[in-house]
Amino acid sequence: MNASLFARLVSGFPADRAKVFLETEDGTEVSFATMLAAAGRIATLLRGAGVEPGDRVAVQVEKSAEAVYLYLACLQVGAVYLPLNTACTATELDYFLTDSEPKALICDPAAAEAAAPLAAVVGARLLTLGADGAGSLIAESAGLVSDRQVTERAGGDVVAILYTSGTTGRSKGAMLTHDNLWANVATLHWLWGFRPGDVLVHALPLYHTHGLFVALNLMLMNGGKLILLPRFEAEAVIDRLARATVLMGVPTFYTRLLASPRLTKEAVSGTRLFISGSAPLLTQTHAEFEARTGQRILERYGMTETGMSASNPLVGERRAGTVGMALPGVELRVCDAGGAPAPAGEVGVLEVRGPNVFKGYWRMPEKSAAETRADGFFVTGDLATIGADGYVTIVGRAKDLVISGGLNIYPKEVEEALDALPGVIESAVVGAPHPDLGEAVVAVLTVSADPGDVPAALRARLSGFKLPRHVAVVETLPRNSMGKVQKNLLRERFRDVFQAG
Ligand code: MCA
Ligand code: AMP
Repeated sequence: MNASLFARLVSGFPADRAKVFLETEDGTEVSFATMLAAAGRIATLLRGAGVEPGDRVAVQVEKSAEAVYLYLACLQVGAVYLPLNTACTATELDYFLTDSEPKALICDPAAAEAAAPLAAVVGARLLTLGADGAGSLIAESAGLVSDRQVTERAGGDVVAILYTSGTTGRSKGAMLTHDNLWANVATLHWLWGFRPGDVLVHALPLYHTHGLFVALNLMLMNGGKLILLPRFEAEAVIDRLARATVLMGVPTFYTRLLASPRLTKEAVSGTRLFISGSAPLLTQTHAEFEARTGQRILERYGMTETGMSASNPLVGERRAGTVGMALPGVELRVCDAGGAPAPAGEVGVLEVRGPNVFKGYWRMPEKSAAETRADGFFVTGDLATIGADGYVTIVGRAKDLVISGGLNIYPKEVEEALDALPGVIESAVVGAPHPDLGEAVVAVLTVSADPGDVPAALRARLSGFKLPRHVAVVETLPRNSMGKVQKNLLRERFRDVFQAG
């Protein structure tokens, strides 16, 4: 049997391919037939450009229906889909392309000139796709025959690489297989009760696990329908909830929805399920959302390397402040730093084993080994407890990480950029609670001269969401006897900088 994710997803499409799969922001409807035909033409273009099974196709484009066709085309030809954040700077892009050596790069027409030399160096065919669907990808594929052939793949073959930063060193490309993504989507489809007629409002980015492998894959498997919005905007989402049955989002979506007086019971009367993940959902948000809409948000937990691992139940208690229980077929355990299981109910590092766990980091076997136990459990770096009834509570992070609006920021990367600024002697980056983003970046510096406008000085090097929202200059950084910066003290000291009043 062909284990290609494409073949498995398409098997869930309705027999009547004239049915609508997605609706764009302006109300344009796209049928399954239109989508498959367009994906097939792009498949022909990619094959013609020499893309072979296993070759990487790097994609840095805005959200659009065409971006969905491109994703499907990559799966169809057996390529490795490699999505990149549209906020990446040239420095970040340089690293991702040099490391992954893609056969093709698809970027925004406005970015093509800057990307061309880099594409040439790595030997990638450069194609363009804009938010409006314009660009060489669609123009060049328009006249081509729509290929129907689905490249044969084994379940263990890599289908996608997603870069994730690390607490030390370079970003790592997490390799996900056809089996990983299929196992996860099939489990979620059953667990969350997806059924024909479900309509999902899609306002997440298409370059992360949440928007791509949870939201999009689920609706592909379910046979539609997706309301595809280019980005999250609370009023636009509320406008569409009357026609939708499911919303997926990061906690910031829910706090921003609550800020609108238009979020009422009536506005969500047709919506059966609100799902939250990627960052902790405050119990307060959970309670406010229930009071306003009568609906209890379903919180789940995941990671790029593992897809989804735990979820609150569809039927049963959705317990605020927890991420629910291990998914069927997934094992979770809590261990001490050495890997010994912690006694029940005690805090330790959460470890995951199951068909959802990735194949390893691209060309970094030593990093893959360092984060995997001999018995196959992957070490998440999240601190958790597991109750006697199986409910998992994420209580913190062993890894040095800030999650801002559902986006991960590794302090080390920001500190390296800060340390390179004139006037900065040393730096420490921590997260502080933020009413909109959950957490936001605080940079603490020691200086030899006025460093000026620090966020502005970092902008060329770091994506906008990684820039510090608060900069503080101190005499010295607090250190322990080993000389290590005591970030817990800094977190304590700066915990109120973003609080109003
Ligand atoms: C944008 N900005 C941010 C963020 N997003 N700053 C901090 N944190 C952010 N998350 C900055 C931009 O650089 C810009 O600054 C300014 O805010 C406005 O940008 P804009 O694009 O208008 O922002 P927004 O539309 O308000 O976006 C906020 C957002 C968005 C809706 C929360 O970031 C979002 O959709 N987040 C979801 C991320 C996600 O999908 N995470 C899942 C990862 P300037 O103008 O100065 O440049 S997958 C995962 O974590 C695992 C697997 C899981 O469990 O799901
Ligand atoms: P990423 O590396 O982008 O895949 O982000 C994964 C990280 O997001 C996890 O290791 C957690 O730290 C965090 N995360 C995801 N879902 C939740 C959740 N429901 N509650 C708390 N943290 C979460």
